[in-house]
Amino acid sequence: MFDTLSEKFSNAFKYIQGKSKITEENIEETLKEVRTALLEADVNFKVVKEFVASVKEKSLGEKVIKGVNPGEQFVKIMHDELAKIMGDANEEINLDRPGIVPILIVGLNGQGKTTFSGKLALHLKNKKKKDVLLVPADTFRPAAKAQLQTLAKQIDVDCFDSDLGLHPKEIVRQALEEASKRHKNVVIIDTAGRLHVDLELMDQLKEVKESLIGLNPEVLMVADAMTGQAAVEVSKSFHDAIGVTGIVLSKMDSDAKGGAALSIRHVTGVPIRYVSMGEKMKDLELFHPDRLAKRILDMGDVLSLVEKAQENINENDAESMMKNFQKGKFTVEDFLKQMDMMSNLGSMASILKMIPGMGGMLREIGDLGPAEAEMKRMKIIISSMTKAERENYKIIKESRLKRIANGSGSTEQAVKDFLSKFKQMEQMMGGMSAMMNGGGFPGMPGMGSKKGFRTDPNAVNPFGDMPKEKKKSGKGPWGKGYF
Ligand SMILES: Nc1nc2c(ncn2[C@@H]2O[C@H](COP(=O)(O)OP(=O)(O)OP(=O)(O)O)[C@@H](O)[C@H]2O)c(=O)[nH]1
Ligand SMILES: [Mg+2]
Repeated sequence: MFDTLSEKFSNAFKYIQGKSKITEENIEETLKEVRTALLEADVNFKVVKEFVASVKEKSLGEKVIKGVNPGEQFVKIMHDELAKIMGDANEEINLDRPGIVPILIVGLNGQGKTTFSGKLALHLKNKKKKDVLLVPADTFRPAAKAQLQTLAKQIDVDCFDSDLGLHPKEIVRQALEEASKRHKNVVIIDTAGRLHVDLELMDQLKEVKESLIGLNPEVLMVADAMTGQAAVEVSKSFHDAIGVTGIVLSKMDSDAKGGAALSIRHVTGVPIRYVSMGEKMKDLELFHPDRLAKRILDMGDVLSLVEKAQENINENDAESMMKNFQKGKFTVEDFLKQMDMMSNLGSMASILKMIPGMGGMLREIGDLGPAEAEMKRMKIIISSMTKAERENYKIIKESRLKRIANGSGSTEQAVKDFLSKFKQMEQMMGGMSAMMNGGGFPGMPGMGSKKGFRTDPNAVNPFGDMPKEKKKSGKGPWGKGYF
């Protein structure tokens, strides 16, 4: 998401780095690059024009602030303007009103309406504690009903048994009756798509919306972010025809450009409310313009990272790990839990990008695939280890080694390599724990404290002398320099 744009912006900023003042001349080259980058990202040309003009005006008018260099000031102006064109704060739909809130999901064919209906239901159920009824009202493609029913089952939300022979307006009327009997708070209506904006479909949707007018319905339009400018045009047509209250950008996980995200709000005037980020039901995010602006500018997005962690990390696991850590203990089981927590948060690249400054580093590293593959291999090896072995890997001698290798379908050498890496990690963790316990730097004569540092100098290494870690500057124990 926004990868190319981030890279191009960071190149553009080089022109003003080290300058003592922003002037019309030295900003020209930067603005030209910013403009090209935005156009290449498929941002609407009117939006680009206004954006660049506004950034220029603000930059030249900016007073010199002592201690802040012009480069940093410029990035801050870019951030504020990016957030502004995307709509500033997140505006989620308002559910805190009496009665049933009907949410009509509309959009073209294959944009992700049915998938989003499921995701929204899960989000409203878990986060907003709402009782939701999903309603299949796609009479155009009957298989859509089964698709929604399957999703509903998966997330444990009720799904209305629509009669697809009826007009969607009638289906919705029956569904609302049912919802009111079952004291539901929200009804999510999944509607049919068409290949193109088509009058028949618009009329049908308009009728459904009008039948709901007394209940003040939300109309969420799902637009595939990968289609860039087309998504913007289609959203505008839908809004002009039926009146849309919010836009959902789907497939943002596959969209490297970001043109739709940057243009839709400005062109249609309709706020983007949610971002659909994958095929799994939990892959839904609220649209936060300010946070996205930070991600685009490689400033990280720590808030989203913390929220993700809070949602996905099991507190008991985290607590038991912390206890071990404070005792200076780090077991294979702890390591496995850490890896699981990481994967629950998303791909390595997606997590790292949320940490300020990591975006640029990631671009230099390139592919994180090999590191992720190695993590998978380690997980498989650990899954063949017994509980006792995970608590204390030192009991692993020849016969256990053979068993683990066989069980995990790897070689004995691979298991040895893993244990050797784990040993290095254990030592690093021991060192960190000692520092956190106020012990200073372990291993430095006269500075360290033994408190909490658990490396046993008398422990017998079952594999004889391990090869010493090849220490290359700036490279971690993984050998290939990923971290
Ligand atoms: N990668 C990715 N795929 C998605 C996302 N949302 C939906 N998809 C996939 O896109 C395809 C179409 O999604 P649907 O939810 O069926 O789209 P729809 O708009 O309901 O389609 P129709 O009912 O035929 O109009 C499916 O294969 C989904 O798995 C997303 O956010 N990311
Ligand atoms: Mg559908």
